[in-house]
Amino acid sequence: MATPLESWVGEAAGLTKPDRVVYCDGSAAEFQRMIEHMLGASDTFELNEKTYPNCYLHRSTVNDVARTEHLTFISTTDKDDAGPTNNWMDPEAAKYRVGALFDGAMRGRTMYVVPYIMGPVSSPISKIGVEITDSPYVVVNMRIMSRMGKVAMDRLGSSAEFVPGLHSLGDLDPMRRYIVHFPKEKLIWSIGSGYGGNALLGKKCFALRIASVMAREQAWMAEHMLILGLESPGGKVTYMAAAFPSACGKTNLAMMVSALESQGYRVWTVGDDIAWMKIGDDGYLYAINPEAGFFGVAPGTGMLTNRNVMQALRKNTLFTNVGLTKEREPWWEGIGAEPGPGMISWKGELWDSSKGPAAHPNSRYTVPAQQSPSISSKWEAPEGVPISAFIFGGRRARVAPLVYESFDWQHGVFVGATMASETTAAATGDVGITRRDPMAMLPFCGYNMADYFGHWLEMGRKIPKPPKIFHVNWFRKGADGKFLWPGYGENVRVLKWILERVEGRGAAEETPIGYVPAKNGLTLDGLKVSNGALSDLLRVNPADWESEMQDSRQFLIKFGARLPREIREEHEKLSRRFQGLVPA
Ligand code: GTP
Ligand code: SPV
Ligand code: MN
Repeated sequence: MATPLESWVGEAAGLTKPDRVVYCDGSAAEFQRMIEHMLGASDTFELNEKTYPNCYLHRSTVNDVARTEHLTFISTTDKDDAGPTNNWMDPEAAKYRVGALFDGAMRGRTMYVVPYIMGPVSSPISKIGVEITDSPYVVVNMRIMSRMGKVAMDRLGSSAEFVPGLHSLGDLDPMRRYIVHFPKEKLIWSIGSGYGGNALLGKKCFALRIASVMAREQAWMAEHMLILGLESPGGKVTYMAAAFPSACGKTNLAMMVSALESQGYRVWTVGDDIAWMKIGDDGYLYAINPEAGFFGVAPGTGMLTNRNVMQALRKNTLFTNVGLTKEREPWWEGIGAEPGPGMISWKGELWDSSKGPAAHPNSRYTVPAQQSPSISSKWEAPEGVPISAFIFGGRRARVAPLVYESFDWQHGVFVGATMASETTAAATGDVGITRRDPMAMLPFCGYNMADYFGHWLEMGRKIPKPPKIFHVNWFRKGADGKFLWPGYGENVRVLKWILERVEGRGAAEETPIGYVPAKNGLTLDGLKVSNGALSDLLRVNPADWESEMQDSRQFLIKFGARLPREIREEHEKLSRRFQGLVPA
């Protein structure tokens, strides 16, 4: 008798018609074989074996460099179950239309069967996925990003409990590119892209879109959140999880080099992108990082901004769409050193400054998590780590202050539900457009977002010791158009205030949107930020918030009667608190 896995592989092979089928074991030898195979094509290169041992550069096709949200679908029988913020396709129509593209798509290619675990191998919170793909690049990335191969097969056995994901590069034409999720079947179909979030199906497709559906069914949470431990003097570590949209600073916050290290504050990394969280026996919410590696944004990462990341990248790292120096080292904008002559751009052309950036703005590195000098000793703890604070945030040139604390859980859910951020290069489309991105989950929620807000409210009633909820903004700009806050390692000053608030200390001032640090609330010694800049950073401007409330109202109205009453009430409370403060 075939196992459920074998039956599904047989079905997929019948549809896609590959020349051969290979089950991946996840061994180092297999990884090397895959790399050798990739080096035989013209899109993958070995980097300097002295300075970057076992590191490689991969160049994608130029139209396949970021997630394509407009080609990403939630396929439910009832359109309303996908909700107004998701693209929707009827499941039968999707099977017919996208099935036609899969038909024969792997002819002449090898089909790789990639079993993987999301989460620490022995964690009860972890789950198994199996990705079928015809992309060697996907296979080598999955080996870094998940616990892949034999460990997963051993845990799966002959069970049917895995999330199947079928992936093919197809012809890489965006006109024939679809990333489709079937929440009822817990199935993923992706064709036409080899890019990270579109193609590494364990990440956004499973660990967020499908897992968010499972989490609602089973009373847990799957969130687009980093997980960090803030060590304070004396050695106590307090865990926090933060949801920022794509390319808004999760990896950098999780892996920061603390500016307050001499005062005893350090940051330890548990995860940089996704958190799966369950209520523990002691009443706290416990989080695991379902991933085993970091798929991080390269540009902006340098020795001055993030030494930990730079050190992590010196071995066993795959780089995608960065520049290549004559010394065969990777290069990108913001790395901190000027490139010498003879550099090749991400497009494979000899580069000069007239040719735009040498690295694509969404160029990435894939690196094993344990290579980070900041990795937490608890990062693979099967039970996870207890979360004391949730932090929402985004890129807001205006309006949102550096940090504020919500009044309570329900208000915090409202803060998350109405958060907004300027779009980035992580997804195709315009960059710098402010859009509502609730809980940084706009592109990643596998069901109707109104129900997702309801799930958050419900979890608040269930968690005996819920995290306090905060909002941060490292990206507020002054009149000169420059960032007011230095960011990166200096963000620890904000984490320190959050810790103090969690512990019932920390000086704060009440405003209509929540508590902001009092004048002397933030530890600023050694920091070059003027008093003027600081009050600009912390300002809650009623006129700005007036238009903010109108905009968030327009957004919430989209959900109609499905929007939880509590969210509407919080909106009304907020406008009442501002009443009288707005100049006529
Ligand atoms: P995804 O992997 O897309 O989810 O991104 P992310 O949220 O992990 O963002 P990441 O930390 O990779 O940062 C994205 C970009 O923002 C990079 O270019 C960083 O250098 C930059 N960045 C991160 N933190 C800060 C900060 O505190 N201040 C400023 N000005 N830029 C930052
Ligand atoms: C993001 O875009 O949020 C990422 C990168 O973390 S990707 O894996 O492409 O989704
Ligand atoms: Mn992300």
